[in-house]
Amino acid sequence: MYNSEGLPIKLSEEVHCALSEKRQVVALESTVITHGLPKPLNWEVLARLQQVISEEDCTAATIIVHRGVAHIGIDDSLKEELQNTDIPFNKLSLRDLPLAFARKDSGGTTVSATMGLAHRAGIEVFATGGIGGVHRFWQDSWDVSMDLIALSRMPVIVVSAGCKAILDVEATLEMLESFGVPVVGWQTDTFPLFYTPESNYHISRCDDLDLLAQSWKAHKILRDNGSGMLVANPIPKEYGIHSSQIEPFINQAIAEAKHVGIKGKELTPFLLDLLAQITKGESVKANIALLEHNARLASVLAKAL
Ligand code: PSU
Ligand code: MN
Repeated sequence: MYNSEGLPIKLSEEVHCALSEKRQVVALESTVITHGLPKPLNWEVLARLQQVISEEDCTAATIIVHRGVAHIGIDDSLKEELQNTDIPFNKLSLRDLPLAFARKDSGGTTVSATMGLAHRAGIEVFATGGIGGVHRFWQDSWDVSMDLIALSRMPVIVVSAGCKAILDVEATLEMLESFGVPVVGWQTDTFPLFYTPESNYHISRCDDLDLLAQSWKAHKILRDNGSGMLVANPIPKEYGIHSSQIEPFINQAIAEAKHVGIKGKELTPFLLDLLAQITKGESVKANIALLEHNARLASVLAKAL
């Protein structure tokens, strides 16, 4: 069960074959399954994302930790086991992996843990919904997602619909700049805000896959394979929610979290869950649409590399 580095990382047969034959592989995170979406919708969405990736002739590598083993790629028997297990799923960032391995815990991997494991497995492209970042009121909480640190240290392209709208977007973009993480707007001049396709934050635009691939190659050399890139892919307009509509709900959710004392790693899932309730599922529909859209772009980008 241990890989050549002595880590409990297991590749599915399909992912193993694709990597050894140098075919394109796209990583997917699993916190969105374990903590982001309600059952059974979570597994349906995962199946849909995997289908989108295979429609583009790429192989999906969903990353999840089960009983202390990091699985890269979920095959049918593992999926069934995961769906029927009584073991609770933790939310695992990169720093949580060592203890989870040792204690044989299970958990969904966040963007940072997924990047770390994808990199160890030799996967360069990763699709997620929206990255974590600097939380609002960071001045008091110091709550900055490890996703940003992972982007600053691991050579993986992350395709996301910008960052989660619940964050302090300006501070998140500033940190990405300080860390030297290129933020590229795919066919957009502004940073998308998860549910909302546009914003007032200007970013560098790219409309051409080959240019994107070229810049990734240059970035890896310039940074000695030492940092990632964020490709910001706006949610399709027809599923987007205008920020004037969602912003009051976000403020309401943040106030509620403060009121009931939710913070730390529980904060992001709590806020997204509450938003799903307040918007009567509209935010969930948007979340699914943008996940699919990102899986599609990550796949075509993987082919262009
Ligand atoms: N999507 C959800 N809920 C989540 C996340 C995504 O619906 O909890 C995860 C992502 O995996 C992201 C993580 O990497 O939240 C960031 O968490 P934090 O802000 O605690 O670093
Ligand atoms: Mn945090």
